[in-house]
Amino acid sequence: MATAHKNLSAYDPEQLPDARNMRFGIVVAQWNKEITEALFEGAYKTLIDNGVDQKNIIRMDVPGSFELTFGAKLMLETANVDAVIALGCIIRGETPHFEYISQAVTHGLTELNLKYDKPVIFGVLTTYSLEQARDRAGGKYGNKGAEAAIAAIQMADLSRLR
Ligand code: RBF
Repeated sequence: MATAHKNLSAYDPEQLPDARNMRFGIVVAQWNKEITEALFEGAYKTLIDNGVDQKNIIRMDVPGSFELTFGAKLMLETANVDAVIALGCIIRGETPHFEYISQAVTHGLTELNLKYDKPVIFGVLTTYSLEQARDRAGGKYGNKGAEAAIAAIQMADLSRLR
């Protein structure tokens, strides 16, 4: 699969912008919770490792990936964050609605990026199997939650150019 050989989890902290004064929202879908918790742990730890204060990491749980858009919107409107990270897991083999939910959340988060002046980061795994999801949530292909956190730091820094 496309992301199999692309692993940004190993990053050079020296190359990242200073995140110490940044504030982040993390929206976590509760479907496939084993995976989304692992993504959250990866994202949270990466933010902390880069100097973000724990009081500046705001978590919001939503029922499933479809609700990530509304959760991220609420976060943007109420939590005074520099970026939002949306974390979810949609597994094709177990979800007849796979395409609909994947498209809905992708479009929804894209719309938020166009409408609001703070970035929303896409941290949604779309895999064929639970095993492939595990591989990307702290397994052999790293942790996509950690990668989402790195993207969030980079994009929060860029948005300060405004
Ligand atoms: N949410 C996910 O985050 N991942 C899934 O794999 C997933 N599969 C679903 C399959 C079906 C048939 C339905 C109806 C919902 C699924 N959802 C999934 C939940 C969805 O994102 C949303 O929370 C609910 O549809 C309520 O709006």
